[in-house]
Amino acid sequence: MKKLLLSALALLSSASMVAQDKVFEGFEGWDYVMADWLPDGWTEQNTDENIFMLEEGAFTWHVSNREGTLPYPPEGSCYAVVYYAYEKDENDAKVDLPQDEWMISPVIAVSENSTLSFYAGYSPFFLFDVNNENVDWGKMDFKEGKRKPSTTLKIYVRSNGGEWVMLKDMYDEWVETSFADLFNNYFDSKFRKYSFDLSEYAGTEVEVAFRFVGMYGNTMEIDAFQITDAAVGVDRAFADKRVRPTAYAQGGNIVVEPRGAKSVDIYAANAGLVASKTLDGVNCTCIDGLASGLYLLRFNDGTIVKIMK
Ligand SMILES: [Ca+2]
Ligand SMILES: [Ca+2]
Repeated sequence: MKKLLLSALALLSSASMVAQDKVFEGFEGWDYVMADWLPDGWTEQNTDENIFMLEEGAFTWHVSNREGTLPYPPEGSCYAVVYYAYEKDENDAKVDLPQDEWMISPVIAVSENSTLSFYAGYSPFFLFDVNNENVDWGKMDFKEGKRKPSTTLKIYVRSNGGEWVMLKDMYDEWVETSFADLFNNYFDSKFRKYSFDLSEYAGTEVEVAFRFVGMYGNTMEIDAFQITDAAVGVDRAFADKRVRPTAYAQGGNIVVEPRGAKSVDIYAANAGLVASKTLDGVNCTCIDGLASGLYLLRFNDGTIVKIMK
């Protein structure tokens, strides 16, 4: 009997891998309403609670259609975007805030022929800190020794849940370009396509991270994320390590399923932190007495769940 059970489990496990020609995410599943949304399986790590709460998550990775002066998406109508963060001081002047915002893909199995590609929208000029103390505007050049990054985009991959390995820092691509060239020819935000060979990760399951990090930079976007010759769906054993806490609205309350989480902070979209609860990691907890509205639940493992109740 035990043997039968084991082979049944083995069968389940192998059936959970779904071979596909490619994994593609164009960020088109957004409902045009939710203020801070990412596709199923995509997660994020936020700079801090201040950034997380400002402007309904606009300073964190989220999905949107094109707004203002941002470039048109290379695919469909929507993309993942993170705005550069600022707040207003007492004189109503903009004060830039440092950011370190991560957007992380689902787990994807790769083969020796797998290639990662995506479009990144950004302004090369604003990868540099062009505050006045760094720029001689008369000479149209950086001051001596004052060429330095503002906010850059770093791309990482990690295999089987291990350490993140950087594939690229956008700043490095432009570090030799002259100030005048950047200003005259690379000022506008445009989409550029990037590709990376993932063959060294063949036979493993990877995640890809987009890290928007620095200060005084500009808004960036990601679209048409793709890994060709990949298998979607995850090895069951590995997936089990990634079970995350969740929550849902029920009968006017919020029910929290901890799934290993030990605490949760509850934020109202317009009122900040309204409650903190200790969890036992196992049993569902019901949170009542909250007014109707949008809530953001932040668990101690970094998982964020948004709920309208
Ligand atoms: Ca798109
Ligand atoms: Ca977000």
